Amino acid sequence: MSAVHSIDTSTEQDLTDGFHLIIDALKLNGLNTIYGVPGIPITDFGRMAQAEGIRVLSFRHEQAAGYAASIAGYLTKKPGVCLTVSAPGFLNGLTALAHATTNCFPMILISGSSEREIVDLQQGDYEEMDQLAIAKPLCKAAFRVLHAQDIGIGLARAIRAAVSGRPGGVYLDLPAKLFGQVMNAEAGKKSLVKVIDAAPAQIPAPDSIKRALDVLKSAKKPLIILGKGAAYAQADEAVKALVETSGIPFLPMSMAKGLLPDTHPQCAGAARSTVLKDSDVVMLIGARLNWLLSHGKGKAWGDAPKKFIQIDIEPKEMDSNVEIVAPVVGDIGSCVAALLDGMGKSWTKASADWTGAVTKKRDENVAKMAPKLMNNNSPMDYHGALGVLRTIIAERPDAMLVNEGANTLDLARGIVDMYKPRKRIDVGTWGIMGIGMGYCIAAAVETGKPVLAIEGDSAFGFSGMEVETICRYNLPVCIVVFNNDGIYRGTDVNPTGGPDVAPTVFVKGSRYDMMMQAFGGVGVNATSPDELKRAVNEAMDSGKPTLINAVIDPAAGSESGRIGNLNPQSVLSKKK
Ligand code: ADP
Ligand code: TPW
Ligand code: MG
Repeated sequence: MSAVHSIDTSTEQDLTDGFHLIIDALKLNGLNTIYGVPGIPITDFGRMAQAEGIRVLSFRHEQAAGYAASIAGYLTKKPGVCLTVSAPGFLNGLTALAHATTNCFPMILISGSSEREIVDLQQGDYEEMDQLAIAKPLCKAAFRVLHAQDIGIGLARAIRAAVSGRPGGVYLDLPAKLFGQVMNAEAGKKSLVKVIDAAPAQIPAPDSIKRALDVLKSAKKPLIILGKGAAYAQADEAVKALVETSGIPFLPMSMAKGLLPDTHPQCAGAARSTVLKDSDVVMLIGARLNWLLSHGKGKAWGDAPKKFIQIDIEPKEMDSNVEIVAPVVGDIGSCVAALLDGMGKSWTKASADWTGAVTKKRDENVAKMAPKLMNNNSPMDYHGALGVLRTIIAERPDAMLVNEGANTLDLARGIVDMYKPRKRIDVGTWGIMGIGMGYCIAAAVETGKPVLAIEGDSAFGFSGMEVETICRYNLPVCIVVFNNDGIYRGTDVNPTGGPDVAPTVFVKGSRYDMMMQAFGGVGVNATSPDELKRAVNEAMDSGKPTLINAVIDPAAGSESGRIGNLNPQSVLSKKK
């Protein structure tokens, strides 16, 4: 039912307006949740949307709302919607829109904007800014709607742009005047568009499948790399069948962990450097050869010559860093199904020599790690604390895991096994700090499952105020802040001896748990793995918003976690 809200008594016709047309267009397309921050010109819009049954979640900062929308898009394959006010609110949301685009997550940033006539003449309107122009380079598509009768088409274009092909961020500019524009209700209803088949299947060319299978057949040491595109595609059964039919070891990228369980016999996660170096044919499924895979070349990939097969929906991704000998362009579900079809029943599995060597290496590495995870040191080190959280996730494989930080990120990624698809959400392609609380909120809202967030103390600070949001909506979120007094470590000193602490160091002995108590949530200070375990289990069972301040030895971490090599070095400071 479209919302009819007034009757023009002079002509006796039913009227609707911009406010209601936007709401009706969103609902018609199943976009039933909005993440945002109210203010001019969208305050009433938020109220009306709530009144019409849309879930409107108000945040304390647009960036966190935007991150929430971006990950909602990843989890649901529908564009996550973020709603912001003009200029500053828009800019706060823009980081998240760029993040969505970079990570290939479908998202729509809807922002109110000032009057076009004044903005274009630069006459200094309230929150004046040419938002459309600014958004354009940071998103997949950007649209502005000036007339109420175009709202339906405008939203339809935004939805298609966000989810079709390689998903990404879309900007939708709605000038203040649009909201109040009135039109005939019947005509308004007719102007709305329910998008049919928003992300059409993209069937790979049969030749590309044959080429890929020929390359795979020639392999002695094949490897499959699963990326978050494969997780996003929700072709879980087909991907599993491909991995198991081929018998090829697989390496999950961070957010693809759990697409197949990390405990799967073919998982090579714990033998990463070995499989990258020694493999001869690598099949990438929804993973780019970007910095996270050392661009497909150099030391990490060893001396053995490599052939790459790449499955991706984006044709321009092929040959982005190294030659792709077998590009397979299409959606992952269709591509993997076609490969499986071509493999038939008599496909020869990867050789036992190769898979045996990978398994041996993996088991050695796992065994080496095991005792470290059982320590009960106080203050904790990363391994002791993560050993506990690893068991908690093993016992609760349905829980969502949010993870950001440096050491806190890299070590958790390596230590905490995942068992089900799309359960691990983290800093993504940019290694961005600040996704934490927005991701927690969207994960809880979109999945209805309990959420465990493993947060560096610095990482947490970027979105920490959203603990109020978590308490306000009473979400089942348990945040563990790995408090090592700073960025990477809390032990740096100011070499001048001056009063300022070093740039990486925070207040010592902070009690982040008390932030949660301020809003009625549960706060716990945990100084040992045993205390941490008790507190997290209680939080996961109760579903009460909880923040645990996990006291970590300030000397335990290393510079930039696992990526210290990316820091530029000064010849001058080395000389000293
Ligand atoms: P990771 O960081 O996990 O390595 P990336 O974000 O680098 O993953 O790569 C994801 C890739 O998946 C992108 O190149 C994107 O085009 C692709 N992709 C996303 N959705 C699909 C889909 N449904 N079918 C095929 N490819 C997809
Ligand atoms: C938006 C740079 C990378 S990691 C990090 C920063 C500031 C914080 C690391 O400290 P944390 O973890 O979280 O306490 P730990 O366990 O190592 O102590 N701004 C943005 N993104 C990034 N990546 C940075 C800054 C950075
Ligand atoms: Mg820290």
